[in-house]
Amino acid sequence: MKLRRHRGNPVLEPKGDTWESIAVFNPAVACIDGQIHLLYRAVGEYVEYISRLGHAVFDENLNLVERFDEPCFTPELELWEMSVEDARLTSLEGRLYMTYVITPTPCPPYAVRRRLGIPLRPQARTRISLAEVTYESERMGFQRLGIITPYGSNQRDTVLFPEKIGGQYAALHRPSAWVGLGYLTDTPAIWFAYLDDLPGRMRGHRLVMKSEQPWEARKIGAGPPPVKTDKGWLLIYHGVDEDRVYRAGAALLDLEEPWKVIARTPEPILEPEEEYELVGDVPHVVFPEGAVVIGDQLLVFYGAADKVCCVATTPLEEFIEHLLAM
Ligand code: BMA
Repeated sequence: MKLRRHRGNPVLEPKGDTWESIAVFNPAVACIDGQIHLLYRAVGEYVEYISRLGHAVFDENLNLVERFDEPCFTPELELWEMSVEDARLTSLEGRLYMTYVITPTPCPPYAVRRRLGIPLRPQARTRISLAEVTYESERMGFQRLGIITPYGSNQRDTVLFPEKIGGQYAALHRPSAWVGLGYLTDTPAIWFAYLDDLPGRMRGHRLVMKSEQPWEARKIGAGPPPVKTDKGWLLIYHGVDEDRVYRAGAALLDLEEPWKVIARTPEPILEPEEEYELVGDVPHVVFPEGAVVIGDQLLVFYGAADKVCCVATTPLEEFIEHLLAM
């Protein structure tokens, strides 16, 4: 059960000679009035490796309608945001929310440092911030709502559920520091948490999934926000193996108690095979972050090799049936 790559991949490539000249990857996605909006991570130089977010619009057939020349979202230094990375978009109660990674110490990835001889720096500490997103006069607007992840947990891959769970806001998150004694996992894993409000504090943490297969031995993390189906929440996630290869898997989580896993793919549903996934700034990476349902198809948007944006699709109902038959 594999996702099928879109013929027009990659759908976005680096452009120009400034903020998005080196890499455009890991897009968040939202469907608004029949158009697909991508907020993608953009990098324009290798030394500081500061990320901004760019905005591109596609129609439902994945034709590019518009790509804005300026970044739509840039780090706010007063908030210790030196870099804004890996956004996810969730529609919730008629509003659009964005979770995104912030760090005061951005750093080029290991593969880039090695290739360019850039010395090692302390590993980036990361947190997740929340923003409300508006779309008016064909432009994205952002209102920052603040940090939502627990202090010191070192976070990425945090996604909001598109509706309340048991009457409360809820999220999946990936605290890299929560490993070892007392955490029930030896590798960074996917956790569930309620949020007492939006913005708010996370609480009631529960471990949802940890590494099981060799292709996810090093760590796992949520991809796009969970997609609701009548059989459960569909979660597309990434797994990293001991050689730092990033692949995608899928799981089905209980609708009322999403910390309960109903089904999970033992094999990846997408793995680096095409040249644009094998060769880039970080080779051998597929990194899904956005999902939309159009007709009977699930469209999964992913970053490839930390360089470009791509799409892969699958018929949703069939996919869920396969997953349940695992
Ligand atoms: C993760 C994040 C992603 C990136 C991936 C592969 O830790 O930094 O943005 O795509 O590594 O390098």
